[in-house]
Amino acid sequence: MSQNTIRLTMAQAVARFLSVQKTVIDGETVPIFGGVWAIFGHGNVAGVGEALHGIKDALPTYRGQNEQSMAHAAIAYAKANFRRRFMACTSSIGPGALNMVTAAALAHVNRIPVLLLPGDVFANRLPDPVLQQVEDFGDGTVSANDCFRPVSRYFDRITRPEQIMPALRRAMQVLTDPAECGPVTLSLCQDVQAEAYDYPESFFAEKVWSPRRIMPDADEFATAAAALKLAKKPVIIAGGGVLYSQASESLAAFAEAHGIPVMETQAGKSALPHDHDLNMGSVGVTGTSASNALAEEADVVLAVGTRLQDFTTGSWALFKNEDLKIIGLNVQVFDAMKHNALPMVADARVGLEALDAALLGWQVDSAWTSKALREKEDWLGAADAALAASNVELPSDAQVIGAVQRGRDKATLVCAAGGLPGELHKLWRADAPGSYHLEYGFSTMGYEIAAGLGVALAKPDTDTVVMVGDGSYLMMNSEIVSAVMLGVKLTIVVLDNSGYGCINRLQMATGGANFNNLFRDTRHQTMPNVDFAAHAASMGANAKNVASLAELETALKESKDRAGVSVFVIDTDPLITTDEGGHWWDVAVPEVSTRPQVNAARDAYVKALKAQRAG
Ligand SMILES: Cc1ncc(C[n+]2csc(CCOP(=O)(O)OP(=O)(O)O)c2C)c(N)n1
Ligand SMILES: [Mg+2]
Repeated sequence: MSQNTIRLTMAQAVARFLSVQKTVIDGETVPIFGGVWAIFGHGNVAGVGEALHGIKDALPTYRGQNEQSMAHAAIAYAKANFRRRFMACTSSIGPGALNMVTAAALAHVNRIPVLLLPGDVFANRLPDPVLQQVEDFGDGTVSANDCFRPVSRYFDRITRPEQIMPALRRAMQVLTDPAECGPVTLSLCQDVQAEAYDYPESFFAEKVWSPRRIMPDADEFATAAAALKLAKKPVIIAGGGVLYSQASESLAAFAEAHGIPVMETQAGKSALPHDHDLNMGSVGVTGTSASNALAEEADVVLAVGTRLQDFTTGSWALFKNEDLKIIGLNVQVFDAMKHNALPMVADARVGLEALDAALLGWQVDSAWTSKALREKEDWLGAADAALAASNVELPSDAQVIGAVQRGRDKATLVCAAGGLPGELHKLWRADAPGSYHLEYGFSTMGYEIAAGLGVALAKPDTDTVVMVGDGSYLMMNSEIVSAVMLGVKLTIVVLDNSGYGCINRLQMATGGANFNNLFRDTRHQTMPNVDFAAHAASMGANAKNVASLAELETALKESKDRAGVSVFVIDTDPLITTDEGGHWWDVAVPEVSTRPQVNAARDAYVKALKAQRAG
């Protein structure tokens, strides 16, 4: 067969192929790749670097400051786009490549699409060992990039230029598949990047992708609908899948029509506006008292688009009803069938609309709905108290959240690790879908600032606010440089409690001594006293220390329309959290110890384990 061909290097073929993949957003056809993050080295500068330069107008290249954090920005970009658009990241071999492994795992856990293109060692092996090559004594095929295998949904090593064709097609299939989606790693041998091949022109034809909406299986659907009709105390747990399916309106309609309370996971928060009557707020370990009281009694849990991780299920001790049935409405059968759930494999929106039609006219006993409304009322009282303005010298995280909320009420809030995620899950009042952006699947310290950049690139008209602890800030902050370079508008609030506050509290709760978390409890000659504002300012941010909650609120209001990166730093109390709400979390306490506090914590732990549902 004769095909028209074009002679390109493998790297040029990758760049050209990526640039012609499209999708439709709000009726407009746009590139599905928002750009490529790149840090070059000998493993990609000559091959991929040359290719990206050749196509830079159609496919922009952005320079990151660290391969992990540039990948965080890419992942946040995809999450903020509800997985409809994504980015690629290219690195050199060795340390540059392995810096992306943590980010790959983050995307893997959270089911977020990202295309990773690390360089790899020479396929021809002639110059071996090259700079940064890991040498295995017993296996000539091993390279450092094998570390990507367990944290990639699809991994391939490209050792011949023509292999890139099936590999890129498979990559797109994975990146756009709502059930399978996650990180794809194409490990590009550095010599092969530069090798030419006569590629068929048809390989570079424009392709427009649209998200697949899976219809439910008739039997699974009938079983799920029947279980719901028999329910006396049903609840809906809304996970990230509700947002990715853009099913918020269908969820609201379903909950309202049948009087079923809704509770949200970290990934699912903002699925319903906070002030929707039936939105009980967060559920589980960091749940509201309203959600958790209802979850305890629930006889049917309709789990929509959630992985049911331990924070959601209170380590499987939250649900106390003996006859509990879980319906797993999920695009991914792996999730749909967890804990012996009745699976309903389907897109969230399609599934909710189908269930709504099947339950037409059916409503849950009004006493259950009224109880939900009362529980919510009680919770809101507690939340208002936690968020209220105060002139304490060292505010709590919750009080800072209150000030941020009052200062920037329409913000998209970005966070990932530390004490903040729990407090935000309980207390942040999100109104629009996607306005709450938490990475709490992998809870990666160092995600926050880079993610703020990714969100700001994805949604330039949005007021993006990052809240980050001093520990996370110290771990990874240098994408502030990229944000300044790219002229994005981004606000970062740093909560400085002089250490790892949440782990210190967890240490105390498990009977441990205060040790190695707060700076004051570490081995040191000099107590660190980091000037975060000066540090951020040195990278080009407009940065300021604020002395009180009131000053923070005013600063946030005044800087609302300011261009560029704004950073506000406030000192906080490491010990205070919101008592109301919440649930036990399974963190194993030592069985033997010379510390009486540990022995006491162990006794309490053994008792708590009795509430856990096995299987
Ligand atoms: C990369 C990474 N390392 C370690 C942890 C475990 N960890 C979770 S929160 C935390 C401390 C975070 O400190 P900070 O950002 O100051 O927040 P705080 O706990 O003080 O609120 C640690 C060490 C993690 N989640 N991610
Ligand atoms: Mg801290």
